[in-house]
Amino acid sequence: MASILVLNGPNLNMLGTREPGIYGAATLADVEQDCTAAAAELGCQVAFFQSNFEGALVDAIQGAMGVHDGIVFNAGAYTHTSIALHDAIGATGLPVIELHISNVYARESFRHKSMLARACVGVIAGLGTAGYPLAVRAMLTHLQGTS
Ligand code: CA2
Repeated sequence: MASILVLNGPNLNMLGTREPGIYGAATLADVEQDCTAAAAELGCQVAFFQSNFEGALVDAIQGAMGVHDGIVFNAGAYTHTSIALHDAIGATGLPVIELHISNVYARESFRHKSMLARACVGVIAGLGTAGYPLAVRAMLTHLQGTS
């Protein structure tokens, strides 16, 4: 059975508590519940990790090797700055879908650049927290096409 890691970066532990106009009302626990429900429906496994620390996210990506088959990754603001996360994705060779709750292209110009996108199989942005279970579904479809 395929296993997908849903990885969240800095400040995403704050979901549902602030800025509902941008990030919605769902908490990270709600998001994880939605992904678990989607995974049960699809017949895959899903695991979760969130950290506010760049190095912990690098460790989580490296640690996914041989444990998970793909990663759904909302790297938060590190998306726009982190060569280390780009390199970690490349080093593992695991398929990664970059995810954003907000439409980063409709926001400040510093959010228009992703350091990660070229190492990812695809990007989902602007669909709210509903993007997470969609990304789990898309990752499973990707994995089924490559197995
Ligand atoms: O839209 C996204 O998912 C982002 O990855 C979220 C990041 C932002 O830096 C990216 O440009 C786009 C920020 C996450 C902050 O999350 C919060 C959630 C609730 C309240 C405050 C912050």
